[in-house]
Amino acid sequence: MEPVLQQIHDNIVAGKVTVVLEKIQAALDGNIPVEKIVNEGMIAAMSEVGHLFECGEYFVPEMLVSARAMQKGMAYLKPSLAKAGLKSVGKVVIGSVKGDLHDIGKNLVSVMLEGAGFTIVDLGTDVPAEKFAEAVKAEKPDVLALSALLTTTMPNFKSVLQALENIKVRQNVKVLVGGAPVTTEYAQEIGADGFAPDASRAVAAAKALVGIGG
Ligand code: B1M
Repeated sequence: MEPVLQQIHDNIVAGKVTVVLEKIQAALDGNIPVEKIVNEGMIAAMSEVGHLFECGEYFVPEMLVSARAMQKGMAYLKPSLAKAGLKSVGKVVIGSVKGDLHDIGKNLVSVMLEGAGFTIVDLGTDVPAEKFAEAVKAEKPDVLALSALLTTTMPNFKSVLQALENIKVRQNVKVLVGGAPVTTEYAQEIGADGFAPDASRAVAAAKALVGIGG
């Protein structure tokens, strides 16, 4: 790995925001592709944080500090990821399901979709099923993108699908699900229209759902 990517990685793990931003700029100046910065420097750092949490070396406060460094880094990279002036290829309502406060993956999916030309309506985290359904009714998106990072919140996808049925808008929207514990089998079992294991494949899946390839 390029030394600068290792430095981005290590400083996200350590939660040092200022250094993270400096090193991201250095990587951009060195013409390292943005996707490489995100995948090798940043996402890998959050996996390491998860590992440290599992080992009992990190606790929730340390995870939060690392998450903040990751979020600031992503915000810094957003202009490089989103291609300005792109014609909208579709509308996506996105959010993390009820009970789930994790939003780094959801935000990454959001930024990548935006970069691919989708218009994004982000409902945030811990979103009740009824709020997703109301947003589908009001915003009329092509895709509803649901993220869950916990095995305990993943079943809330089903509540969202039920809420869409309840107000008779299920047939108006394609539902894409994802997040670390989610599998293709689970997505099929609950009747979602699509699943993606990561942000770039979420773009391909969303494009396929709106009928523009992928
Ligand atoms: Co949490 N947490 N956390 N946490 N946390 C995990 C998920 C965990 C695996 C850690 C561990 O034990 N190893 C574990 C879940 C275990 C499980 O359910 N199987 C866990 C736990 C237990 C918890 C708490 C319960 C801890 C506690 O309080 N005791 C608590 C729950 C809070 C809640 O949500 N109610 C909690 C809290 C937190 C923080 C708030 C401290 C913080 C989140 C901060 C934030 O998001 N703003 C946090 C963090 C940072 C993590 C880890 C370390 C990193 C998550 C992350 O951002 N990854 C995580 C461990 C890990 O992932 N290794 C962990 C980087 C991100 C880019 O990847 O989010 O997977 P990810 O997103 C990917 C894909 O999943 C996919 O694309 C993304 C990009 O490629 N994807 C989609 C995601 N959404 C998608 C949607 C799509 C398609 C693809 O279509 C719509």
